[in-house]
Amino acid sequence: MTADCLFCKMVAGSIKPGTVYEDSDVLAFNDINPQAPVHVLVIPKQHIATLNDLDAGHATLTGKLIRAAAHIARETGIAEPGYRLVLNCNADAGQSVFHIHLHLLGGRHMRWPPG
Ligand code: IU
Repeated sequence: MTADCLFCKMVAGSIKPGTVYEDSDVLAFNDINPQAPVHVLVIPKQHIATLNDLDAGHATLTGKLIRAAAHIARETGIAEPGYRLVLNCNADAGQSVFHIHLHLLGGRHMRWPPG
């Protein structure tokens, strides 16, 4: 837990997100500013600031994040016709919250490349 991190406060429960999934390592909640009919953020409970801070010891955790996202996609009915996972890293990608999070986006057709 990092005291000034918004997502750590959600993990701790001092800020209540719209939780859609939780297990011992992962929390997932609805994005406050959804960019698609389904827009869920999937985060590790452990504070990790950016993708650049991951090391080999996080391999199991990152697998859990992706599998949780796929589970939520099935549960929300977007597994077919499909969905997108996005993980923004640092300024050029538009990362604004420095606790890594997968964006699970679905429920509409996505264009490529992203802006
Ligand atoms: P980004 O990849 O760091 O840019 O994504 C941060 C996301 O966190 C963004 O989609 C925000 O809408 C979202 N968010 C949120 O869900 N709840 C909040 O209180 C805040 C941001 I601040």
